[in-house]
Amino acid sequence: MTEFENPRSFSRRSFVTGAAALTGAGLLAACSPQSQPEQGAEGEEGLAGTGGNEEIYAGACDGNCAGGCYLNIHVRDGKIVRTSARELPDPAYTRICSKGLSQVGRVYSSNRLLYPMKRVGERGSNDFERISWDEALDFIATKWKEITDQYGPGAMAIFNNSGHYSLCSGSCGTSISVTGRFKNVVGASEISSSLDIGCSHGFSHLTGGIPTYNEITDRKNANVSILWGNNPAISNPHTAHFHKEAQEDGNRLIVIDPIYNANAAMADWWVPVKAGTDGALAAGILNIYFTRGLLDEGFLKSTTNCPYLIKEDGMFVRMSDLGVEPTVEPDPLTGEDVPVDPIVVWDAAQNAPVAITEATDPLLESVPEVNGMKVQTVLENAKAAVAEYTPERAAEISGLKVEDVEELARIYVEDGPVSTEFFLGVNHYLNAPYTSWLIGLVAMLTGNTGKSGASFGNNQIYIPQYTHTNFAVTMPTDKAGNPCQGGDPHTYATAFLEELIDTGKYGQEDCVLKGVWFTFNNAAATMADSEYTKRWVSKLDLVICSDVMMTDTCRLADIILPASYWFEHTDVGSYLFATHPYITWNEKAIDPLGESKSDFDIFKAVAERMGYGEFFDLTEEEYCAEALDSEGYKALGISLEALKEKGALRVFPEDVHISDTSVWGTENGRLCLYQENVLYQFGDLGQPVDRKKECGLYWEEGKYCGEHSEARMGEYPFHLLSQKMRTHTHTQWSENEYTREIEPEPLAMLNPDDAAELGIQDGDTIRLRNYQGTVVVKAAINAGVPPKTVAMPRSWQAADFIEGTYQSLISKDFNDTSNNQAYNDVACAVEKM
Ligand SMILES: Nc1nc2c(c(=O)[nH]1)N[C@H]1C(S)=C(S)[C@@H](COP(=O)(O)OP(=O)(O)OC[C@H]3O[C@@H](n4cnc5c(=O)[nH]c(N)nc54)[C@H](O)[C@@H]3O)O[C@H]1N2
Ligand SMILES: Nc1nc2c(c(=O)[nH]1)N[C@H]1C(S)=C(S)[C@@H](COP(=O)(O)OP(=O)(O)OC[C@H]3O[C@@H](n4cnc5c(=O)[nH]c(N)nc54)[C@H](O)[C@@H]3O)O[C@H]1N2
Ligand SMILES: [Mo]
Repeated sequence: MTEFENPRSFSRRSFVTGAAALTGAGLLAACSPQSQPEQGAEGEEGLAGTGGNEEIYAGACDGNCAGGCYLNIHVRDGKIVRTSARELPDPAYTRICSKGLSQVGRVYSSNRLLYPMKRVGERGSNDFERISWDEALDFIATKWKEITDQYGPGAMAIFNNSGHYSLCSGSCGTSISVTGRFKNVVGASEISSSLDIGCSHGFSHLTGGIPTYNEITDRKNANVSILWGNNPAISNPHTAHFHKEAQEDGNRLIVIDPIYNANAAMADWWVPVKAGTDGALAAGILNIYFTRGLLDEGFLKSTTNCPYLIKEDGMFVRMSDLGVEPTVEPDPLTGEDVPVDPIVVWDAAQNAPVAITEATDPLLESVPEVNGMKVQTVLENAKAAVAEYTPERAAEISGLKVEDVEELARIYVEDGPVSTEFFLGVNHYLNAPYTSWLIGLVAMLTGNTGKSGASFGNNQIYIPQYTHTNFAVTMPTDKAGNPCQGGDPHTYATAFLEELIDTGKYGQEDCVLKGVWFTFNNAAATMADSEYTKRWVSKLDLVICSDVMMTDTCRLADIILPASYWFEHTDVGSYLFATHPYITWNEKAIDPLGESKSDFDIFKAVAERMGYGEFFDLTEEEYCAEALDSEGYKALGISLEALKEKGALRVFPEDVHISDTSVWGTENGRLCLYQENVLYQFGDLGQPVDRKKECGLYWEEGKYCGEHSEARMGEYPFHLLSQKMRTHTHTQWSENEYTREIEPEPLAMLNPDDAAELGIQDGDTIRLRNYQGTVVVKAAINAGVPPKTVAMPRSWQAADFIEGTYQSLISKDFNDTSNNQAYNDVACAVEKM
């Protein structure tokens, strides 16, 4: 099967083999094939229908590939026997992948947590004993109270990650799901996973963060589609057909990726950029636009902040600089009184500095002194910032030909509408905020957003619709109508946790952290620097982990709580992130396995034991109904009742959603090429900040992966590049015996020339080693991998590696203003064992 065929055509034989392997391994103890009526005797017809005594329930595949694919859960005699694609109202979206098809191997995995467990050995020693729910709840309530009585409620933190995107018992963040209700009821603080946020930091500079992505069914209206740091063949295989179909309709498909992969193979043009250098490439394109005057001046004047005037101190000229006192007006969003001090531009029509709203023809360059102050326009600043990136220099840095840089520049101006399928390939680097600001500008300054065929971003981002969620659902009142205490205001960034625990300081502030509850989170295997994770966790007084599987993170806990699986309780699925524009009703298909409980019931039970039961006097279904009860959803015809009746409801009113970029989310609604204030993603913690890098356009190479970095020039000549896995969603499915048939073990992919030089052959055992850690795995020789690069499908857990862990090699270093985890900014040495 290629990834672009309908995954439903996946050969049934593979799954019979898979089931046999699973049974052989004794994993189906609770659901032996003998107890199932003659499944093997059925033909394909029967499998597609309800056949025999099969019952079919609705569910969603809701891990953080963020597919949210709608599933049929086929149940016989109380056991799930298979999963298949369930029709969505628009059949273009009715696709699932090998992960959706192999769910049975997850539900009945021998790795499922079935009972609460308590640590009996040293922390991390993997020595646990089964205990009762009563014991587990008592232990947590007593310990939690001890800690919070002494240090305050915020000394306990919730660390929620991305395991399951459903509304209630899911990882939809503390503003939506039951995790948030619990946090607010007990007053806990929060730990942020700090991932996938580098590019969004760049976009908050550029656009104020407004969505620029058109629904994927619009791709056929593009003339050119560019997959820029985006690997749908693996990351969103069920959506890859949209790109292929658009290409068959005449759309030119371009793939910008350092690796020759399945997307590159089907592209009309593969652009083999050097990893981590896309920012220099984009700066080169902008340089071409600026020096050759290729951008529409009217657009620059009316829609961007190019005419703003920057003073020598880096701040914008405002009316107060002209002696006009700021006025006080209510903020349109919050209603609070705020000072208003309008931006000033030089109006050519009046030959004078005026408030931006008064200007009819703002100057873009060569503005005289304003009130004796030397000024530079934002356009002049931007031109100077990219001046060094001539097409030649941009090509040299990014490893491309000058003609490639020129051709990309030309396409955005002449061949539109261009859709830029921009995803997280460039995100996992320390330079991601700079890179994304530059790439975004290429698309947006050339008008390639906000209209049919012109889209920028990735199709998981349907977030704006969820602003309709009734967020009050996480801030309940007691029976007397008194509100809960509310969560601690702190959200701690992962990189500072050890310092916080050791010193009681977070930046300049006195703070205490004594315990953590990991939920939907395999931090030990997914957060940068696994040794660091182990270290800060080992310093806490209470560590709780609730999960559906036994994981590396559970192994660090004092108490493990078994969560029931996605098909074992009711919920609203495909929530917050999905690759289709529907929310879906998830039915309870089978009883929870063992003594597992839904995450909702787990939080409810703990809250009750801690004396907060009044705030949890509702069912999971009532929680969902309350969360969907809002004016915004009513206008879309969405309610729990309607969802239960229809199964899937669209969260966009239109047939094909086109993003509205007529007003940007910044001050004055303009696209920004410069920001006067440093924007911090995780607060100003006193870290040194260089305004030149943070306020204007800028690029630098990766700290570790850059070709000229100390690491790569020295002992660690290889760039280590994470690849997502076809059969895993992060560490999920690593427990699945079906998908292990396809991808059985971790591999490190090397270019044939490098392999030859090191005497490494396919299947040899090799060690990757760097300044931090080491891992031993098998080598795979792959000519699609560029020289001096190790590309590694990474989503495994400690026991899967021959030795060490992949995550031990990943630095937790952060960019000065963005705490984005930089999984690809890594160098390593490669040794044959
Ligand atoms: N099967 C599967 N799907 C997933 C996930 C999973 O674990 N498994 N995870 C989900 C999650 S949470 C995320 S964040 C997304 C990520 O989804 P993607 O953004 O598609 O994933 P990546 O593989 O990180 O990167 C995309 C592509 O960028 C390339 N790339 C790497 N470095 C660079 C660079 O410097 N420049 C350019 N131009 N390209 C580069 C990679 O080779 C890769 O082909 O996937 C989601 N989908
Ligand atoms: N080296 C490297 N590391 C990376 C990346 C990389 O590219 N390279 N990618 C990063 C990215 S983009 C991301 S998004 C993160 C993802 O990081 P995580 O969110 O930690 O990823 P998962 O492995 O999906 O872990 C989620 C956990 O939730 C559990 N879970 C699933 N469903 C439920 C449920 O219903 N209830 C409960 N209680 N638990 C549940 C799963 O069993 C799993 O243990 O990983 C990051 N780590
Ligand atoms: Mo992610």
